[in-house]
Formats: sequence, C-alpha cells, structure tokens
Amino acid sequence: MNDGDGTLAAQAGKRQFGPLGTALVIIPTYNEAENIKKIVGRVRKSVPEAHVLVADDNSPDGTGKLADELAAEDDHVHVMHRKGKEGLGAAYLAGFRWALDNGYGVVVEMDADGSHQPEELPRLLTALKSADLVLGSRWVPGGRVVNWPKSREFISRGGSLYSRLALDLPLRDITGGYRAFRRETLEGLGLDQVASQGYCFQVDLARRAVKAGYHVVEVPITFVERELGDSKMSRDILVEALWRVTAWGASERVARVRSRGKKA
Ligand SMILES: Nc1nc2c(ncn2[C@@H]2O[C@H](COP(=O)(O)OP(=O)(O)OP(=O)(O)O)[C@@H](O)[C@H]2O)c(=O)[nH]1
Ligand SMILES: [Mg+2]
Repeated sequence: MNDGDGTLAAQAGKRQFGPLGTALVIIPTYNEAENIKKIVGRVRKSVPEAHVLVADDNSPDGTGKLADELAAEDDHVHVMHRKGKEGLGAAYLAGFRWALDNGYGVVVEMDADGSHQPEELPRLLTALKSADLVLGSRWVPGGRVVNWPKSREFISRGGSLYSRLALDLPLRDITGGYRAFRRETLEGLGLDQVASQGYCFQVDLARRAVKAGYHVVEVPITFVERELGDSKMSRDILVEALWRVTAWGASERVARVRSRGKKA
C-alpha cells in the first residue's frame, strides 16, 4: 500500500504540500436516474464537509431533475445542466472550470453508477495531503474489481498497459476515473488544450500531470461494476483512446529523438 502518510512523504522527498481546502466531488451523469440519489447520499455521508457537483448532459431519463431535488434540500449539492450529450471529458472540463471559479481547493472525479466507493474517498484525500494528484487504482496491490467479466478486465488492463508503454508513464491504472486533484494541479495541466472525450480523457490528464512533474500517487480501490442503468462505454470510445494514445506516444518519441539530435 502506498497511501500511508509517511510513505508518501518519503516519496515526495522534501517537498512541502499546502493545506487541502474544501473538496468538490464532480459526478458526471447521463441517464443515471436509478443511481444519482444513492451516490450523492453516500458522498455526503462519507465526507460531510465536501460539496458535490452533478454535471448532467440533459439526460432524457430525468437525472437532472432528481439532482435539482437534492440541491434544493442540501446547500452542499450543486447541479450543472448542460445542453446535451457531449461526452465525459467535456462534462468534466466544464465542472473543473466551475470548481476553480468557485474557489474549491480539491476537485474529485467520481462516476455516478456506484463503481467508485464514496467510503474510500477519505483515503484518497489523506493521500492528497502529500501529493499533487491521487489516482484510485485497480491495478496496484490491494486494488481490485468486483463483478467484472474477464473480457472487461482484459480491455481495462490492456488499455493501461498500452498507455504505460506507449507514453512511458510509471502508473498502473491510467484509464480509471476515481481521482483527486489539488486545484493548483488542475490549473497547471493546460486544460484549454484538452480535446479528449472518453477514457482517453483520463489518460490525457494523467499523462499531462506526470510530464509536468507533478507528484502522482496511486491508492488501491475496490471498483464495483454497475448494477443499475446502462453503460456508456462504446466502440467509438475505445477507438478514440487507441488512436490518441498512439499519436501522443509517437509525437513524444519524435520529440525525444530530435532533442537528442540537437545535443549531439
Ligand atoms: N455528463 C456526462 N456524463 C457521462 C457521459 N458519458 C458517461 N457519463 C457518466 O460518466 C460516468 C462513467 O460512465 P459509465 O457508463 O459508467 O462508463 P463505464 O464505467 O466505463 O461503463 P460501465 O462499467 O459499464 O459502467 C457515469 O457517471 C456516466 O453517467 C456524457 O456524455 N456526459
Ligand atoms: Mg461505470
């Protein structure tokens, strides 16, 4: 396990990390009516001081209206109504901007479908005390997935392995979506240039954080497959991830060869 305060402090060397400030948990939603009330309730119970932002893409099943009901009775719950389905990446980018504009010190990514356990959030936040970015990780010792078919595990592990090798990243779970950022980290990632939509949005942010020299820590999580509602995972999302990761990897290699050529 690498989420103990002492270990992390050692890994981060002599760097001093400032206090964390208030956390905003962003939950992007598209047709999560069966899940939204439960997940928001679990977050509020698990970390009562945190705020929640539901970023809904005008879900036809009324998720946005249910989120409004939660916000009406709880001043820690906020709702962003977006005009239509534009993908996970766009919803997160809009949520990040809102978080930064409203002064939050920590920004958390969490799925609505119960795959990410709000009860594990305190461990992510503890790890963030001595890190710039914390990744909830299925593929480090202590991490696991529950109720996933072998085929899905193969795709996920393969996606992380391919990204790790193509982009030369020292990370095990690069596609995961349970993360905690310090606001300064988000401010330093160049969010205006992020164009990725699906899973590769997560790869893109992790890659930017490592390349910018941020201290990125993986904390083991238990990922539980959704029980209710439909997956938005599609062939297009996988294809986008494959081509973008391959293109990033190729351009980094070209840049490395060029800089070696200049030094020689
Ligand atoms: N706002 C918004 N949210 C989205 C969009 N696509 C997916 N989401 C949300 O992003 C989160 C992750 O999507 P999932 O469908 O669970 O994707 P997944 O976890 O890869 O797929 P499953 O394992 O089958 O659940 C969920 O909270 C979705 O509701 C989108 O286009 N817009
Ligand atoms: Mg899911």
